[in-house]
Amino acid sequence: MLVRLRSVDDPQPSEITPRVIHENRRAVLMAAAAGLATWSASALDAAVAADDVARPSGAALLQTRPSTLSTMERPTPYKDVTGYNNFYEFGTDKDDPAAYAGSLRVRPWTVAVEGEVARPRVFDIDELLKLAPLEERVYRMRCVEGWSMAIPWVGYSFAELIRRVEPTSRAKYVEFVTLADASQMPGLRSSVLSWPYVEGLRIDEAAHALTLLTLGLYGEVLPKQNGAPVRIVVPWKYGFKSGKSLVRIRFVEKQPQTSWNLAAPREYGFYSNVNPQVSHPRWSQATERRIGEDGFLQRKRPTLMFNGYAEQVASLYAGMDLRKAY
Ligand SMILES: Nc1nc2c(c(=O)[nH]1)N[C@H]1C(S)=C(S)[C@@H](COP(=O)(O)O)O[C@H]1N2
Ligand SMILES: [Mo]
Repeated sequence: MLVRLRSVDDPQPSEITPRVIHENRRAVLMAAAAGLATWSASALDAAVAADDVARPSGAALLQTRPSTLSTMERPTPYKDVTGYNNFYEFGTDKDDPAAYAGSLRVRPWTVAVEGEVARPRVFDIDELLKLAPLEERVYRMRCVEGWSMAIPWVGYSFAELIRRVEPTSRAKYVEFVTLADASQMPGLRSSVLSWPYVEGLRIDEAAHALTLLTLGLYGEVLPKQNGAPVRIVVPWKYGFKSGKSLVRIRFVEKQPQTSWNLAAPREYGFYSNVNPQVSHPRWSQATERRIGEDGFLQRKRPTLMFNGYAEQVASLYAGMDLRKAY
C-alpha cells in the first residue's frame, strides 16, 4: 500500500470530511479491513492512496462542516475542477494553470487588510485557516465564457473577516488584490491584463453570507491552480469576480478599478452579476455548458438569474437597472 507523507507546511492531520468518506467508501472499507479502525489521518491517507479517482495531493482541512447554502447538484469531477481553469498569471489556456502553477510559493503567505477599517491587520495564512469554522459550500460557478461547474469549496463567509477589522463609515467598496510576482507567475510577461489582478465588490455584496473566503476545495487546501492559498468566491457573479491568491484586501470609499473592466469596459462591467437576459457583446449568456458532462449530445443548460441565487441576492440590486449596471 502506498504511504503518503505530509509536508511540513501542511495543516494539522484531521478528521475525514463527510464528502471524502462518501467518495472513498470503497477505499475506506479496504483501509478498515487493513486494521485502521478509527477515522484517523492514516485512514484518510490510505483512502486517498487507494482511490482510483485522481484525488487531491494536498492536505485535508480540519473538521469541515456541511452548509445549508450548498447546492444539491452533483459536484463537477475533481479532475475538471483542477484541470480546466482560468488563472491568467499562469497562461491563458485552460490547462496552463494546472501545468504551470506549481511554481507558486504558498508558504509563507500573508494577506494585508487595510484602508477604511478601524483595525487594519496583516493575517498570516495559518490565522485565516483558524479564524472561523470551516464549511463545505457546494456552489454553482459560471464563467462568462459560457461554461459552468459545481464546486465543493471550503471556507467561511467573508463577513467573518469584515467583522474583525471593523470597517469605518467611509468603507463603501472592497478591493481584492492578487499576488503579482513575475518570478513565480510566467503569465505576467504577457500584457493581456494589467497586473496585479484586481477585483472588487460593493461592501454589502462583500458582507453577504454567500461571499466565501475560500481556503480549500474537495475537503483539502486549495490547489495552486484554483487560487491557493486563499481566494474569494462570489457564486452569483461571473467567475472573473472571484479573485485568486489574494495578498491584499482594501476597504475603500470609491468603486475600485478592476482588471477586466479596465481591459474591456464594454464587455466586463463592475457588477457582472450572472444574467441570462444581458448578453456579453460577443456571447449570449442564456445557456451554459456544464464541464464534465459535455458529450456532443449533452444539452446546454439554461443559465439562471444570479446563477440560481436570486432568492438570496436579488434584494441587493433593488431599483437598479441591471442592463446599465452590467
Ligand atoms: N488572479 C486571478 N483570479 C482569477 C482569474 C485570473 O485569471 N487571475 N480568472 C477568473 C476567472 S475568469 C474564473 S472563471 C475563475 C476560475 O476559477 P477556477 O479556475 O478555480 O474554477 O477565476 C477567476 N479568478
Ligand atoms: Mo471566467
